[in-house]
Amino acid sequence: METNTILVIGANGQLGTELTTELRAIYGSANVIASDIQAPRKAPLPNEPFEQLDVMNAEKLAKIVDQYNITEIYMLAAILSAKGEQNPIFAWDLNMQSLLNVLEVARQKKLSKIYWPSSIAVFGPNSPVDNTPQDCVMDPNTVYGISKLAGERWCAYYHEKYGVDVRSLRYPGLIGYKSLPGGGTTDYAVDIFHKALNGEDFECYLREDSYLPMMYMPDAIKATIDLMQAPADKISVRSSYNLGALSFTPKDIYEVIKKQHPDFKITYNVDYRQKIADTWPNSIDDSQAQKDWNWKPAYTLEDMVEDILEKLPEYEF
Ligand code: AKB
Repeated sequence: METNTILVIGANGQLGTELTTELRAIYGSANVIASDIQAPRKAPLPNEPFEQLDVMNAEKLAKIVDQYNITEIYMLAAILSAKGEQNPIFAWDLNMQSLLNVLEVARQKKLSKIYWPSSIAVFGPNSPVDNTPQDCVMDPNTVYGISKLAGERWCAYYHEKYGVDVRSLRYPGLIGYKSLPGGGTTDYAVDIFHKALNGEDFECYLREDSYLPMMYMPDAIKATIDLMQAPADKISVRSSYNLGALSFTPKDIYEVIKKQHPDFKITYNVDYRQKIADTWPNSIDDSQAQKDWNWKPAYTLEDMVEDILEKLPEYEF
């Protein structure tokens, strides 16, 4: 196996926490440098290098790349959809400049690969809602979605113009239990498990019939690693790949949880996040990812609920 030295930016986040663990299992802890603007929740072990990094600081980023001879970067830092609407200019600045800093360092230092996540938020009110195709009308109306769509174009530009091997996935709502998400529209589908297991009622900010594409974290991690390990000539999409797994409504997930927690109650108190959800697809056509690098999700809604209800109570935050 080729030896990579990987830098994960945003390693304390919902995706970063799990991706860093998996990358360390594959490439060895010492070869995966975790970084985040915040110190980690638990003190890192000596063989689990951690650097405090604000990715807006291009100089410090370049210094870390040199210091560790970094060959690959996973750039996960972002302000998500709901939080972005509260401070649009800040969200735009952070989401764009962080990506540009990473693409620039990749170009200047000839890094071998970059990963950057996009999202179903790149679609908008005029995109087809069912089985949304890879290429279609894209008119996002959240600052997060606009920044992801612009970011996709920057990725394609750096690939075309400078040969940077940058790869990306349009994640659906990600659901994991190892860390709490922050500021997304799909986060209700994580919070609901914490309430059910604490014996509390759950107040949902989306309508009961709000159907959205979602994905269990182990599938998201597998997709990311598979994409990054695929030979470069298999990657035909240099903006970002559509990626599908499952779709459900708040009512659907509630009904599945309730089978194991019969007293669990849900109420609905819709807020501004509903408008965001209403512009996103119901389901995703990911046939290009299937064709190019054999993408196939493993988890159904029932599998995911069973796994989280079993493992979350044992998990130490
Ligand atoms: C969000 O809800 O903002 C994210 C996403 C779908 O990208 N989870």
